[in-house]
Amino acid sequence: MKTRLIIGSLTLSLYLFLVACGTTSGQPSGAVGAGVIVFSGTGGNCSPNADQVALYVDSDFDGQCVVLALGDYKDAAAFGLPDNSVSSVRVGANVQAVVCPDADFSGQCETLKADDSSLGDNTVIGDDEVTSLRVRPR
Ligand SMILES: [Ca+2]
Ligand SMILES: [Ca+2]
Repeated sequence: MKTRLIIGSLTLSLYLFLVACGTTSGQPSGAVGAGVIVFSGTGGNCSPNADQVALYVDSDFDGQCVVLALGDYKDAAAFGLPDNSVSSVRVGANVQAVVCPDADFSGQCETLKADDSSLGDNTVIGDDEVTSLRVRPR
């Protein structure tokens, strides 16, 4: 009876330990939760602060645009622009943008650490290809 109690509490401890680990390192890149659209505009009037990223439908930071806070944007609906439309990106000094061609952060993703006025000349992500992205601290 006593042994069974000890095994039971060990099992519970192990379970709690695993749960605790899961919450701190369940996602390899550190989940920060669903992203938030801070602002959306047109004519390129999106100005991200140091902790934000802005996406623009046209090159040279023009056209329809959104300012995004830290977080995960699993598809185009999550970041509020038409799918496969992003052509330029501004990146705040404290963050980086991991942009991916497919939903749920899949496909050949590229990490942007500086403003990029034209995705069309990049080697990984291309013009009008972004479908999901993560905004992460750098
Ligand atoms: Ca575009
Ligand atoms: Ca570029």
